[in-house]
Amino acid sequence: MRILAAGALAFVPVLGAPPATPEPETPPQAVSVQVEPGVSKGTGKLVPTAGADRLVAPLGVDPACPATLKIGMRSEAKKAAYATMRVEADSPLTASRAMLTSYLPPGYEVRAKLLVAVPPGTAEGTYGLRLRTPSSTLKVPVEVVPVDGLDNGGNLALRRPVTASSQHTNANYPPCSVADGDRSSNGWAGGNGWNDATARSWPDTVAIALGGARQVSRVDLYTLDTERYPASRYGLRDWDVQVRAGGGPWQTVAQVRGNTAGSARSDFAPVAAEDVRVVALASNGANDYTRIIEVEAR
Ligand SMILES: [Ca+2]
Repeated sequence: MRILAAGALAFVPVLGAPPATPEPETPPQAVSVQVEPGVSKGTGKLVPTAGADRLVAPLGVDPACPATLKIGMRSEAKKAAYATMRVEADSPLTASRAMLTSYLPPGYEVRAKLLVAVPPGTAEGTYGLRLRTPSSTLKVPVEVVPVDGLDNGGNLALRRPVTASSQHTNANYPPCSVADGDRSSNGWAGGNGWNDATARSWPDTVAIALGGARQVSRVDLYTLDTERYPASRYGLRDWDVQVRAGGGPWQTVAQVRGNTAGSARSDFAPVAAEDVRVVALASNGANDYTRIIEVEAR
């Protein structure tokens, strides 16, 4: 399934620094809000929509990687009109927008990405998020849970703290995005992948603390790979997978060389690890930076 990149930031070149990345695939204004045609039932209603019936918002994660939800509204009117939907989140949660407004022909739906932040000290529990149009209200419960209580699907790295050797500051490439649970390359430059700051200079490292000693025998790495920016030119080519325990020395458990695919799986003998890291050694040629979408450990 192709998911539209949302919330992409404009690329602003800095004198003396080579570009970090291919430019965003479409202008940020175009990708942060998406409008799609459909069929109007002619009821006159403005129907709120959400990409999920609940949102799990982990507690204590890096604020650069908040929980996200696709929200929208669909016109079932007979005529085109300006439509407005209000977004309300229970305190202390905060939503990245208080309102969604768009000119909507009948049957059309407008969608946007909503970021929901959980401030430090928020109590665990279920909070309200309401999407209100003049004709109806859609409630999406937000479950605030500690990272230890997340359903991680076996991925030990999910939502764990991430540190990187550098971070490009020209756009939105936070290191925590490699452990946010989103493997899709389509959110590139919109907060869903890490881009380092040192072009054509290696190695680059990104490390994930697993929250205690864990048995690890597999690491999956997802690198930038879209139709326009294929991994064979923009993705990571060579890297080592390392682990360590007790703050001891890093131990290489797997090596990947010559990768041209969007993802690569490394299997190795089970080892007790508190931290996992990827040591990036080379990319596939285009403005050689390290571009990693997601790292998963099992
Ligand atoms: Ca990601």
